[in-house]
Amino acid sequence: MARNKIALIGAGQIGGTLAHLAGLKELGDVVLFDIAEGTPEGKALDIAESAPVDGFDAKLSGTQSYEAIAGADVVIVTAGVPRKPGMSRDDLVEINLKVMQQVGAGIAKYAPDAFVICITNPLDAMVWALQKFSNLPKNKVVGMAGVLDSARFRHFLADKFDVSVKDVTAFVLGGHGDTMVPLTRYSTVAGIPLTDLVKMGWLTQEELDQIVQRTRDGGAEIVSLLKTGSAFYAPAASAIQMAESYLKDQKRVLPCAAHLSGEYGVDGLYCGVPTVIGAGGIERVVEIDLNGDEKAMLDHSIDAVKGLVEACQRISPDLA
Ligand code: A3D
Repeated sequence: MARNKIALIGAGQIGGTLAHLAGLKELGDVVLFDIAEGTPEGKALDIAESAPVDGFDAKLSGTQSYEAIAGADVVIVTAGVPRKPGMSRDDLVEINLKVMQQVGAGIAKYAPDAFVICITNPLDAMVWALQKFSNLPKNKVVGMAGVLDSARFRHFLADKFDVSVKDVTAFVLGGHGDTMVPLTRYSTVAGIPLTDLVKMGWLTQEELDQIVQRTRDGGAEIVSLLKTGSAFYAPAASAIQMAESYLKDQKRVLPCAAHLSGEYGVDGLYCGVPTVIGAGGIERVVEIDLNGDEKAMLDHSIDAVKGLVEACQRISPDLA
């Protein structure tokens, strides 16, 4: 059987890390695409030269031509610009929307059967636009955010309790960013909900609230430490987990920005929800009952996503 092919659109901080992880995990051959000449070629060669040391077999190449992504099984999109000082969110939307238009056309032409994972920010709007521009099936275009947000939540909890991260599960809903909704009653240590752990005295409600807030601010915390650029190791690891679940038909239950058609009362938007990822792409959206507070937080988050999508529609009126 031929190796899978993974195309990475954007060979910056996350793109390079994705290529390295895909190689180490032998997920397939990797093509790095970027408009910055030399960057994808240089990263591809550098990682290829690490393969004899780590002992993995994967072909890596860099390109400025969409033709090279032909027949990709998975496409992961990180192309775009980050928000710079003085730039409004709408300015960022405008620039990255144009990037999504080019990327969507490239994918539609050369990799229409791929499973597409978008990481470019503002995530929930960019994945929505990428699906429109590429016109790929909605269950084959998905956004990475929830795996990262829940990984951050899991890390903070495991650190607090001094237990293995493997035994901590976390459940987050909603848009990526300040309005994400970490659900404490569905987040557990070895099956024990956090709400019970508060009663058991493992942490106070105040400490839990602080961890929830730190999770919401997780991206900003890394930006303020790094000073230039944003997180890339954990975002790359998260997208690779989604790609692996698709390529190996693992049917992992992972929180992703998925297209909703009525689930959680949302129609025609992308929003973070638990999904099942297998060979069919997003095979299922898991819908749970929310209590009043949770519903209110989710509605607030959905309003933020709607605002971003409306900004896209103001810029590109044909994106109805
Ligand atoms: P960076 O290192 O700047 O890489 C972006 C790459 O995109 C650069 O190499 C650019 O040359 C390239 N690029 C720009 N325009 C185009 C184009 N038209 N076609 C192809 N390539 C292009 O950024 P990064 O890798 O650190 O982050 C990438 C994106 O991910 C940004 O939008 C971040 O905001 C976003 N991000 C999202 C999350 C989520 O959880 C959703 C987390 C972290 C970063």
